[in-house]
Amino acid sequence: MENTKHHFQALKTLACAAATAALALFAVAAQAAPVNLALASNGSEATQSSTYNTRHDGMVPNAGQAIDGNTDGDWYGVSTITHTQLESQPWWQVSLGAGAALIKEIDIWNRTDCCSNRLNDFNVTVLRGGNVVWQSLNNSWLSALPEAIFDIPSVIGDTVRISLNRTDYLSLAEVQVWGTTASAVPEPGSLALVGLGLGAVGLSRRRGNRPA
Ligand SMILES: [Ca+2]
Repeated sequence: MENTKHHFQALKTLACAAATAALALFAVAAQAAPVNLALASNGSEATQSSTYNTRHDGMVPNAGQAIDGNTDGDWYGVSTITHTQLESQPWWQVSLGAGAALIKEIDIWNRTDCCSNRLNDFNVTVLRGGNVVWQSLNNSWLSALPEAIFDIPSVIGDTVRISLNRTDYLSLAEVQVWGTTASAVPEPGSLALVGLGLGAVGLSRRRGNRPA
């Protein structure tokens, strides 16, 4: 009987230790502030299906213009906007310098001097190792604001892709991928718990309208 009691207490101790560790992990994850993983300064690299002509001032509207940290959408100002050629189903994507990371939110900044309607019937996709882990399809740019926010249910991905389903130019002033780097992501057994923690953080910093 005594051994049974001790055994129970030992199990209870282990259970408490596991719960304490899980709660500590949750607290750490919840406190980890999301960062913009897409920034070129964080080692991320962007590519796109084609690149429009070099501007008169020598600026090349390549894919990297959307991860330079400048959200200005005025093509005729200090332009930091991507621009593909007119083509069928143009695409842009960023490979995160952090590698696989817990992604919570994607903010897309559109061109503002004109042509915001070009960003319609578009898809936002998160990939990991080339496999799709999250998608939002056939979005319309409904807001007059320059920014659209996509809340992501805390998926782990290494690449974010934006694509049109039709023939047009694809221009993006900036794409921000908010999440937590791999160094702050614990082992897989605890990922669901961490996801809940980051979800609360993500909701608190929502700033704008989300396309339908
Ligand atoms: Ca930019």
